[in-house]
Amino acid sequence: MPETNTALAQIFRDMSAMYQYMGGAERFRTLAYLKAARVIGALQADVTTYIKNNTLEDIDGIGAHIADKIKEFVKTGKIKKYEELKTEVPHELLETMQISGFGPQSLKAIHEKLGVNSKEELVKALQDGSISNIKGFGKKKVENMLRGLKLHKTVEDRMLLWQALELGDTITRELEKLKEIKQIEVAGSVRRRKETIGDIDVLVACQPEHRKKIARSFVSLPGVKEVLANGETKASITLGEKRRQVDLRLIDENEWGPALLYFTGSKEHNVHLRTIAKERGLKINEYGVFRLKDEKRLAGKTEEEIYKLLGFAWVPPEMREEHGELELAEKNKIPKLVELTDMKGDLHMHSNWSDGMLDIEELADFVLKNYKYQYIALTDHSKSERIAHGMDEKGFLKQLKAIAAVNKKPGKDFIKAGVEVDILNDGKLDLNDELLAQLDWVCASVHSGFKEDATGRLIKACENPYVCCIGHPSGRLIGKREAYPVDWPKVFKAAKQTGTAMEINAQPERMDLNDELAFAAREAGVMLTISTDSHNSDNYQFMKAGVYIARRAWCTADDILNTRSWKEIETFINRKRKKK
Ligand code: DGT
Ligand code: CA
Ligand code: CA
Ligand code: ZN
Repeated sequence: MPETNTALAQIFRDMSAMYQYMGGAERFRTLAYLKAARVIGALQADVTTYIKNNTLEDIDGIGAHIADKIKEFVKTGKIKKYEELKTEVPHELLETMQISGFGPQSLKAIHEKLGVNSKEELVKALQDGSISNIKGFGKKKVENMLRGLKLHKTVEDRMLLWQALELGDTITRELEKLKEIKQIEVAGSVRRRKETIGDIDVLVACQPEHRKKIARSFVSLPGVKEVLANGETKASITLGEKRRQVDLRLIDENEWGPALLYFTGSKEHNVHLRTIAKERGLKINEYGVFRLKDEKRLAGKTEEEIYKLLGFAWVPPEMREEHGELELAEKNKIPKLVELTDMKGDLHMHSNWSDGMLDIEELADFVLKNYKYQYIALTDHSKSERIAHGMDEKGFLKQLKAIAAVNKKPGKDFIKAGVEVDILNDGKLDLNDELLAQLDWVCASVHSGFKEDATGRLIKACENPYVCCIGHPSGRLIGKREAYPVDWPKVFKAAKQTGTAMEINAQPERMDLNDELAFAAREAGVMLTISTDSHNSDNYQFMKAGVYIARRAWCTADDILNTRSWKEIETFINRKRKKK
C-alpha cells in the first residue's frame, strides 16, 4: 500500500476515534472518518495520483470536506484539525476504546474524574481500585472491564495467525536471498496454524561455516528492535513496534527432517512420539533417530521417513496436537485433509450495497481475475444492521435485479444472490420468508446481545427452512469479544437434523467456528462451509486461513460444502426446503 495512504488512513482512524469519544453530535463525523480510513486503506494507487487527476471526490466515501483534509496533508504533511483535536481529547487513552467494556462514556468519566490520560494509568486505576470511586463504576462494571483487559492481553502477548504468517513470509523472503541457505521453513505453532502465535520459529539448513553470516543477516533484518541471542545454532530477535519475537535455528542439511519435526511441535505430540520410540528401542531427538542399544543413527532425512521408522504414516502439522492423531497414523488412517485448491467458491461477502467497498461488478471482476471459483454468494446485511447500511426486503429485490444484470454479461454468470440476515433477539429473522425463498443462499448471523446465551436463537434460526448456513456461529472476536454462551452439542444436533451448515469464518479476528468447535461440529455430522466474509478486495485471500482451521478440525473436502459444485449445493439446500 502506498505510504501516504497508510499514514492518512491511520490519521482518519484516529480522528474517527476522537469524534467517537466526543460523542453525541459528532456521530456523523465518527462514521465519515472511519469510512474514509477504510476507503483510503483499500486504494491501490497513491492518493496523490487522484489529486493530480482531480478525481479525489469521485471516490465513494470521500466528500469535499475530507478531500480538503487529504490535500492539506499531501501539501503540508499535517492536518491542522487533527493536531487541534489531539489537544482537546486524551488521545493516548483512545486505543483502549476498542477493548470490550471500555466505551467512550466510561473513558470520559475516568479521564475527567481521575485525570487518567493513558492506557498505563487506566490499567493502574483499575487494578488499585480507585476507579470504583467514580459513580456508576460498580463491582460488575469493573469486573467486566478487567475481563476485557485480560482478553485484550491475548493479542498483546500473542499474534493473530494471519499476522504471524505475513511476518514469517517477509522474513523467509528476505533471508532466501542468501545463497548459503539450503532450506528454510517456518516451524512451530505457525506451521501447525494455531489461531494465535507466541513466537515465530524459523528453521534454516546450511553448512556450519555459513551459520555466522546467516545469523548476522537475521539479526540485522529491517525492523529489528532487540537481539536476544546470537549464538552458533540459535539467534533470537524482536521485531516491530509490538516487539514480536522470532527465533532462528541453524542446522545441518542432513538433520532437516528431525529438526523440522522437533521444532514444529506440538511439544505434547513430540513427547508422545518419543515415548513410543523408546518402546520400540529407538531414541528420537532434533538430530535424528537412533537405535538405543548402540546409538547407531538410522535413516530419516525427511519427516516422512522418521514417522515411517516409528511405524506411523506422516501426520500433517495441523493435526500434531496430541488429540489422537498418532493412533490414526499407526493404523494408516490419517484423513486426506481439505486443501485450498479444493475450494470452489466463497459464500460470504459484502458489496457496497451494505458495508463492503466494491460494487457488484467490481467484486465479480476481481474474483474472476484472481480466483478460480465456480460461484460466489453475495451476502449483504439485512435492515437491523443500520451502521452497516443493511437492506430491507425491497432493497434485496432491487439487488436481485442488479445481480441478474451482471450475471448476464459474458463470462460473469457465477454470482449467487444471498444475504447475511440478522438473527434477532427472539430467534426470528430480520427478513420475511417470502424474500428469503427468492434468494440462492441464506446465511443467518447473530450481531447483537453478545452476553446472553444464544442457544435458543441459533436453534430457531436452524429451524427456518430457508437458512442454509449459520454465519460466524460463536460471535467471538479474538482479543476483543468473548463468544456468547452456547450449548454447542444442542446446536450442532439441530444443525444436523435440519440440514443447516455451520460457517468457518476466515476473517483473522474471527476464525469462527474455531478449530475445536469445528472439530466437534464435524464429529456431530454437521456440514461446514469456509468463507471469507470479505468487505474489500484484499479480504478474499483469507480463504487460506479458513482452510487451516478446517484442517486443524481434521476436515476432508467432503466435510466442506463449498468444495462442491453449485448443483450439489443446491441439492443440499433443496433437501432442507423440501423437509418443510
Ligand atoms: P507458541 O510459540 O507459543 O505459539 O508455540 P510453539 O509450539 O511454537 O512453541 P515454541 O516456540 O516454544 O517452540 C517451538 C517448538 O519447539 C515446539 O512446538 C516444540 C519444540 N519444543 C520447544 N520446547 C520443547 C521441549 O521442551 N520439548 C519438546 N519435545 N519440544 C520442544
Ligand atoms: Ca513459536
Ligand atoms: Ca520459539
Ligand atoms: Zn456478520
